[in-house]
Amino acid sequence: MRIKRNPKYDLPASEITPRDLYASRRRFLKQVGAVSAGALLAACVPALENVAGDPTLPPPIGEDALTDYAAATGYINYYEFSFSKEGIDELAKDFVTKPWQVEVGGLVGKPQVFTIEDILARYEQEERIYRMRCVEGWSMVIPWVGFPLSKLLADVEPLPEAKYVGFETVYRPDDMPGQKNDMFPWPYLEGLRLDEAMQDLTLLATGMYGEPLTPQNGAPIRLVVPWKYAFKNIKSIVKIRLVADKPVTMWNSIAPQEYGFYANVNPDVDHPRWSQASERRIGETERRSTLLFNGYDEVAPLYEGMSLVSNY
Ligand SMILES: Nc1nc2c(c(=O)[nH]1)N[C@H]1C(S)=C(S)[C@@H](COP(=O)(O)O)O[C@H]1N2
Ligand SMILES: [Mo]
Repeated sequence: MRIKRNPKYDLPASEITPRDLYASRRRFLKQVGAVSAGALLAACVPALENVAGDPTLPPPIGEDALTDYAAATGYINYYEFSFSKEGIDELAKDFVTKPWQVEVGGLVGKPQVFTIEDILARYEQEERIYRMRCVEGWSMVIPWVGFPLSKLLADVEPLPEAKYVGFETVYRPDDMPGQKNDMFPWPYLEGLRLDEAMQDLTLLATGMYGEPLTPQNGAPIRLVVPWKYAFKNIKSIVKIRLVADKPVTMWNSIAPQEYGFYANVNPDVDHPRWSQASERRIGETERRSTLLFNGYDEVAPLYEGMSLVSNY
C-alpha cells in the first residue's frame, strides 16, 4: 500500500506548511505498509520542494494555504470529550483506538466487519487537500489521508432498496466524559444520501498531514464530506449502515431548524442565529466569502431540481 497523490484534489500548498511534513509522511507510510523510496519521492516531493521555495516550480498561490498543524490538531470540536475547543488533545490523548472494528451492514448483499488493519491493507490511501467549513463560521484547509467511501460501499454491495447511509461514533462513556452528559442523545450519528456517499469527494479519512489521525481528530477513521458543514464529518466511526429511509442524525434531532440533514455549505442560507455569508479562515485575519458547496461545484448535479433553501 502507498499514499497516492491525486493532483485533482490538491489545493495549492503554502509557506506555512509544517516543516516536518515530509518526515511525518515517511513515518505514516512506514506504519501503513511498505512503500518504495521511488514511489514516496514521486508522490511527495513536488509540493514540498514548492514549500521550500524551489524556483523551478510555480510559487504557492496562497489562496488556500494549509492550516497550521498545531491549529488543526489543537482547535477541535469533539463533544464526546468536551464542549470546549481547546484542551481536547490532552483529554483524548490516551483514548484507545486499537483494536478497532467498523461494522458495515444494513441493506447490503455482503455485510462485513472490517478491522482498521483490513481497511488500511485493502484500500489504497491517498492524500487530498480539502477546505473544511464549520457551521459556526470558521474554516481550515486540511491535507487528509484516506480513500473514497464509494470503494468500501461497492465492496459490501448495496441492495437496490438502499437509499441512505448512516454512520455511528463509538460509545464509550467511561473513556469519553462528554458522553456522560445526557443532554445529548449519544452516540453521535450522521448520515448521507447514498448518491452523496458515492460521490468521489466523500472520503473515509485515516490520517492527516501525512500522519495517522490523532484521537482528537477522530482516530482511527472518520468521514470527510468537504462540501458540507463539518458536523457531517463524524469521527471515530464504528458502524456504517445502508438504509431505505433518511437516518436520524444527532444535531438534526436536537435542533432541526439549525442543523439540516443536508447541511450543504451555502452562503445564501443563514443559520437562524448568524449569517453564513462569510467565514474566518483559521490563521487569517480578514474574513473571506463563503462559497456555495464550499467551492466544490462538481456536486451541484446531486441537488438538481431540489430547493437548497427548504433542504438546508
Ligand atoms: N463524533 C463526533 N464527530 C464530530 C464532532 C463531534 O463532536 N463528535 N464534531 C463535528 C464538528 S462540529 C466539526 S467542526 C468537526 C471538527 O473536526 P476537527 O476537530 O477534526 O477539525 O468534526 C465533526 N465531527
Ligand atoms: Mo462544526
